[in-house]
Amino acid sequence: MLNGALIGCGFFAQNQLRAWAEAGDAGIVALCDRDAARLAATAARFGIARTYDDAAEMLARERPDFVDIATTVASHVPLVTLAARAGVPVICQKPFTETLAEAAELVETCRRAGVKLMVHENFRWQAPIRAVRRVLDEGEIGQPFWARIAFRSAYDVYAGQPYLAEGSRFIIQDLGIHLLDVARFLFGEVTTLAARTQRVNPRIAGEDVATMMLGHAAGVTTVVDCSYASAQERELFPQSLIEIDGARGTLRLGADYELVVHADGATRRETVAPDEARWGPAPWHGIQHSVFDIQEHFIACLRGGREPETSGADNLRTLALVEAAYLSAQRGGAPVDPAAL
Ligand code: NAD
Ligand code: 89V
Repeated sequence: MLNGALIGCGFFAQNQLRAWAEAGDAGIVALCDRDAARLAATAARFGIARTYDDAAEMLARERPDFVDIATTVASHVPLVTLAARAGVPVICQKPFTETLAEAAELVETCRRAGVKLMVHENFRWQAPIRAVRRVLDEGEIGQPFWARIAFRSAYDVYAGQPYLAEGSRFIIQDLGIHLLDVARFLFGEVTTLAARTQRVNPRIAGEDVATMMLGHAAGVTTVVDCSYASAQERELFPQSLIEIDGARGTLRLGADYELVVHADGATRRETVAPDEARWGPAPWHGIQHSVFDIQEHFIACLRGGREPETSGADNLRTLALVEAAYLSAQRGGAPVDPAAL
């Protein structure tokens, strides 16, 4: 059994703790939060007796097998550094850091300390996205040449995560980051990115709409578009809709996780929904199971000495896309080469 410690008992940590509670050979034995009320409520909810208001003290006393950092981005640099110094393997929530330079420094710090580092970049672990990747890997629609990854919603994310309304950066840094990572996961590295952003909701500080066009080294063109200002007849939060055109046919991941593959003149349909009974309540079941899967992956990597798929080093490339998108938007949509950042 691997004993973990978790820092940050806020909104999303509840999902992480639910998943840890189901893990077979790992669990959380100690919690830390500076907010005493949140700490106490979370400790009671998950039956975790050992609690701390100071992360350094927790790591020194508990000497855990890993630490799960579930705080917001501003605290990631000091907390990951602390874990590296204590020699404790780390999972850190996205966005990993506010700047690419800080992220590169943390990756180097962990490398030098010999500490495994994974970013909790979970969208690519969603069952429908894994199903899309399988279709591509099996060559069913041939070589892809065009794709769209879309997330359009009017779900009130600010109710659960009020800080999302406050930062000068919003949708690309919080949600677009997941979709850009999915684009990398499906089609490989990106050599050019052009973006346009908009703010529709006047009550928030950052952008709530972003449209990005990516050129992948493998030749695919991907449109990644996201919005939290799009009220539709049916609210599909948190579903990502995916369209891919390939040399032999097309793939569509539509509403309610319906996957339609049309290739060589024949069409097949399949539902690739996560199990609501197991991962509910809806609509967060669409995300919850991916939290379980990414945490299982981390434990398997710890046990097997493997590098996690979304290691800190890998995540630098996703963060570069985020930076490229903001830079391109600032430059009026001019294309940016993420490798040059
Ligand atoms: P939150 O503000 O609800 O919770 C963060 C908690 O961390 C707070 O209780 C705060 O007191 C605590 N904290 C902050 N700094 C601390 C420190 N140094 N020591 C101890 N405690 C500290 O935030 P949230 O909505 O839970 O988001 C946390 C992170 O999870 C964010 O980075 C967010 O982007 C990410 N997130 C990811 C997903 C996903 O699907 N991967 C979904 C939602 C949120
Ligand atoms: O996944 C996330 O990072 C969340 C949400 C889906 C609400 O954007 O913040």
